[in-house]
Amino acid sequence: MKKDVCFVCVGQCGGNLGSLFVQKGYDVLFVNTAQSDLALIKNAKHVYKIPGVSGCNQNSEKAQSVFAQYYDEIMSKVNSFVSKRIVYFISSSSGGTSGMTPLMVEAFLNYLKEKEDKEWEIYDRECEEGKNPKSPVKRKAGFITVLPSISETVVLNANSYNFMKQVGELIDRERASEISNLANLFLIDNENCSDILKLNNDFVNLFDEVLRIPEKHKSVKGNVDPADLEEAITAIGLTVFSKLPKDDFSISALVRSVRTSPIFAQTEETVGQYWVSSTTEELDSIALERELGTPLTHYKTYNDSTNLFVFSGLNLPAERVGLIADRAEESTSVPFNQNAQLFQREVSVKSRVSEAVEQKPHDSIQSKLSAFKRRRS
Ligand SMILES: Nc1nc2c(ncn2[C@@H]2O[C@H](COP(=O)(O)OP(=O)(O)OP(=O)(O)O)[C@@H](O)[C@H]2O)c(=O)[nH]1
Ligand SMILES: [Mg+2]
Repeated sequence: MKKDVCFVCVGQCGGNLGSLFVQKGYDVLFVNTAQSDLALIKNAKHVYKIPGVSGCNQNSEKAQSVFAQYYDEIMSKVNSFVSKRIVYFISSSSGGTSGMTPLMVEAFLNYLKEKEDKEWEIYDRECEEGKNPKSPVKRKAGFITVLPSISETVVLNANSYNFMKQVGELIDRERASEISNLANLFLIDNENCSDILKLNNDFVNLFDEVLRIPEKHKSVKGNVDPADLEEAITAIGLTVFSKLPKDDFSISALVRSVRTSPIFAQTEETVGQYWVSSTTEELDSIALERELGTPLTHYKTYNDSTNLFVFSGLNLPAERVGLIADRAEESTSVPFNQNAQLFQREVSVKSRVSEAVEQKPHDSIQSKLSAFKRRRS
């Protein structure tokens, strides 16, 4: 599956994660409104600076209007870069520039749909003509998105809430449609770790390790082939990966690692649609089902060194999204005071100066008068 995946990274957070994917040998396009952010990515091969602005200063609406203004140019860059079957759009949910990511994914899905409709038309025609054409390939686009921690600012949490709302609506729409090119969403949560660069590393390493399961983990007891893994990982909805060391493998450790992931946002419902496992020991699926519920299917394989899991088709984490909204609403409870109330006294420097000037002769007459009285007494 690894050879079929590439990334479009939007904004600085996307760039940091994308840079780690370049190190792992993936194709990555770095997109930003700020040249200064792009300049920090030393290993970037494909870079695109969006014209018109120099950064979006945490203003996701600004990013969305920049996207609308430069739509053709941005999408032609993205479309021409993506030559792999599966593309993940990586960004924070809370930054300014990254606020254009949901629109970009939606535009890319429209592009894929139009392209595939045409390919299927040609395919049908060639079939009717008695030729034996190859059926068009299915392409997909998904999200790798980062949530801000609750201690981050109101603006960042508000941006994140609006970003997640758009993603949620897109998922609903695509789930309801018969044919969809939408893949899954990975939701990394900065609440899990204050060291965001460590979080980036942990995610990228785990992502790469899981994608290599078909190539590296082979067992006569069962194999996970690339199609199984792709079907499971890219199922619409949330996908969570988990890893347990060889010497700490048990159903309860596995359940704990899914419910309180050190990387991904915490999900309430952990059953999902698909499970994939590559374990060092026999996995008791029934015991796991008793804890997590019953998935549609479970692809299993085995290996000697580590325990890897995929849970996919999960719902968005409702409680976590609620916390983002709570944080985003915190500042609105402080009303602005009317400045007019502060300035009700009449203060005039001019009138005080003129008063002083008028009093001076009056004072001097008084003092002259008292001096005259003293002399006469
Ligand atoms: N996990 C993780 N979070 C990051 C990283 N960089 C930034 N963030 C988070 O992302 C949010 C800010 O998003 P950025 O990607 O920096 O913003 P941007 O899209 O470049 O937008 P503007 O600079 O505002 O135009 C904050 O919530 C940060 O905590 C990173 O490398 N890893
Ligand atoms: Mg930035």
